[in-house]
Amino acid sequence: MRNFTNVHDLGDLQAALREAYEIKRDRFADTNIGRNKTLLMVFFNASLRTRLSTQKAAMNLGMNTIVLDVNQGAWKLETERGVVMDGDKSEHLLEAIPVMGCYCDIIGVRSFARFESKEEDYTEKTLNQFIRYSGRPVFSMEAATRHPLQSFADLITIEEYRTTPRPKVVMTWAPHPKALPQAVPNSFAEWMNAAGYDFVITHPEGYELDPAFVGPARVEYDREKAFEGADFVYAKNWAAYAGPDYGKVLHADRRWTVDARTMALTNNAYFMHCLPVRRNMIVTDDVIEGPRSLVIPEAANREISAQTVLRRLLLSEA
Ligand code: AN0
Ligand code: CP
Repeated sequence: MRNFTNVHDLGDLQAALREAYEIKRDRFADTNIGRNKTLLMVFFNASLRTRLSTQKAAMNLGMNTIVLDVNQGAWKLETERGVVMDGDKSEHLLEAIPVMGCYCDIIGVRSFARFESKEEDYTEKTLNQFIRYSGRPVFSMEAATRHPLQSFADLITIEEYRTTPRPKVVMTWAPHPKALPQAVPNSFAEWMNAAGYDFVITHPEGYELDPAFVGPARVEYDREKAFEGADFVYAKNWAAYAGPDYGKVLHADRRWTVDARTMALTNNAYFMHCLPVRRNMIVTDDVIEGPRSLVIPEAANREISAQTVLRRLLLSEA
């Protein structure tokens, strides 16, 4: 595996899951494969889990890690080619990326959708520039359209808690005051479809996702109907995707907050969210604190998904 940006880069998903559980059984079995290798983690956006879990995964493999918060202390970067750089940006990404590549063996990149141009976001302009110009294997730590390390951890978690071969998994839109990217829901849909679960997406009208990510999933606008018989409820907010509303918050209707009443419609479903979560907007206190909440095991599995990916990148570089 040269780069990791989506579910297809892993190849056989069952094999990747087996590898992940091996790592979880003994996360220090491969402390030598990263010796004298350096991971550079580049953040254009904030992070708690991704930063800590990926760094921990790298340390488990014996790697050295460097973290760069682009917005804190680095030169302000120009991303457009051809501009006369007479403004506030001191350096161009086209020099910065190969320079970063000089100091490391593998690069992780977090670069969210900016909502300035759907085309720029959905062609993964920044992530692809790293792939093209860094000269290093690159993995996504949440890019404009996907968050594969999160979805991999979500899949690992569902596989650990499911009690039927093909659980019903419902991804529900939930309200949030600010515009959030579609990366997490796009990616979750991509992975749930790849896993072959009974997968349903529910959201208010206007919040339709890119059909390329929805794929064969069922879309049910009636949330109560969608929740019936669910084994897992995966809540997430996202801003509008379709048409001229791209990147907009159409409304933050709190009737879509996940609460005990709606969870009671399910098959005693587990509650999932990638975090960070806004309580009593996305989900009520009692549901997230309740015995069926998986938010902490999900976060814990981020170390496992990151280690599985880093291990593969290291082994294919060797
Ligand atoms: C981000 C998002 O929704 O994509 C990161 C989630 C892992 N969330 C926020 O910015 C609050
Ligand atoms: N779930 C997740 O990626 O969290 P962070 O944004 O804190 O990294």
